[in-house]
Amino acid sequence: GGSDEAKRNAGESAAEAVEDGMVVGLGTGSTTAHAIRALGRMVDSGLDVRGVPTSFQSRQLAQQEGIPLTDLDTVSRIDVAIDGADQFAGGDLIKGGGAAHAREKIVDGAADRFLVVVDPSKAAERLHHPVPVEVLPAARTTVADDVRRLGGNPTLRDAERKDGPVVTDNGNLVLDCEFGEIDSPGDLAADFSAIPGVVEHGLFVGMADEIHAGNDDGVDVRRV
Ligand code: DER
Repeated sequence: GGSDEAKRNAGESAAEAVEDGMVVGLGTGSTTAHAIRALGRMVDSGLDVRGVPTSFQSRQLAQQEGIPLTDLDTVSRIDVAIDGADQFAGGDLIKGGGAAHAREKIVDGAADRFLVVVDPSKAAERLHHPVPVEVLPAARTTVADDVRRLGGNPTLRDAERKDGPVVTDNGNLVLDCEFGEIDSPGDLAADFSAIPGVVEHGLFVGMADEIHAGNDDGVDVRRV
């Protein structure tokens, strides 16, 4: 991944878009963590915000940073969501490296503005990163077969500090699906959504509003 300096520059840039009284979607991952820490400092200085977390990780970090939390049952809308990505090409993203993409997509999709925080290592001309797909455990083999029929190569994501597979916050499994270069992310997204047992896939097509691409010297902000 990219340097921590680049990630910090991206996260802090996105946090600057948050204004008093806003409801903020809090994404998952190490780059968004910098935005959450920056928001924590802004709350300490008197900023009035409420955060909607997208995972146990972002909830824990937000609580640690003193950001008041709410949820989609309580608020009617989200002003801005800040979240990371595994890869971006133009405004299309592949997400799910942290296996949190199901709740991320709900929150990111509900936000009036979706700001993506990345470092240079995430940039691509065309998306080609494996696509994480959250699946119901009972459908693991049938989804894998359907992914192969689509030309993909699915791998069940193993946990590192737990025996067996990664289990998501929703109690499901993750298949990382290798397709090589993805010619039409929109078509593949629709194909994934039609597979029985798929809970959510990591293609975020046309959802982002701004890409905050940090580097060691600063940040490039691009509207997409
Ligand atoms: O899981 C996700 O989609 C995260 O946003 C993640 O992929 C990006 O994490 P990073 O900022 O730690 O690279």
